[in-house]
Amino acid sequence: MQFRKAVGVCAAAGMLVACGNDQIDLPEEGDNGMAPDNGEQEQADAFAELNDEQGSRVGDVSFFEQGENKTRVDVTVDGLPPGYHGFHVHEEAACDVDNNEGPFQSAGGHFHDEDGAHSGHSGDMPPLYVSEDGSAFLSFTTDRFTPTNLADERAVIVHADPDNFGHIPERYVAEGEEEGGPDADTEATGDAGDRIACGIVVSEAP
Ligand SMILES: [Cu+2]
Ligand SMILES: [Zn+2]
Repeated sequence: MQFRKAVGVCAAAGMLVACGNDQIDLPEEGDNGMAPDNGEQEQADAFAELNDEQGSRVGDVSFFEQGENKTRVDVTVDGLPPGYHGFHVHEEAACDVDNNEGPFQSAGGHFHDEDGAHSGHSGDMPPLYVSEDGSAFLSFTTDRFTPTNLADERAVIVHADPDNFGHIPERYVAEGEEEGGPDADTEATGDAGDRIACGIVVSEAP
């Protein structure tokens, strides 16, 4: 525990204190996965530059080791369509555009350690929300991978559509089916649609 910006007389130890109007109790780096506020540029442990189909850089993804088996992921985007976008780590370190099946299909399916349905894959990440001006910032922690798991092995994909995380209630029954719920496509992809940006994860920022 560490106190910063403590002003005036603030006798306190190990507890949150109000010191005038400057009431701040910041965790140390690694305490809870929050970004450090030390004014220094933190070196990412892995990094991906997101490019769109035209090859324009539309964002950056930085991976930071964060305590034991946790990773903080910081995402900055500029120039993508507004709204929610499925956002995953995919299996292959490949972002080829000229692929018959569509852009960035070379990245393969969602990165996963064991067989399982979508939302349970190692590479399933929180959705990316892009504002009306095309920009986004997202920061979160995960215990599903480490920067080392990803570097030079995987790619990050931004999809055209929102991710449903495989959450299809049983009352949705497809035509010709007896039972409802997610089908095989949903369990593989989260129905997030086309791939609109891709970045190979590398161990050092370019
Ligand atoms: Cu994906
Ligand atoms: Zn998935």
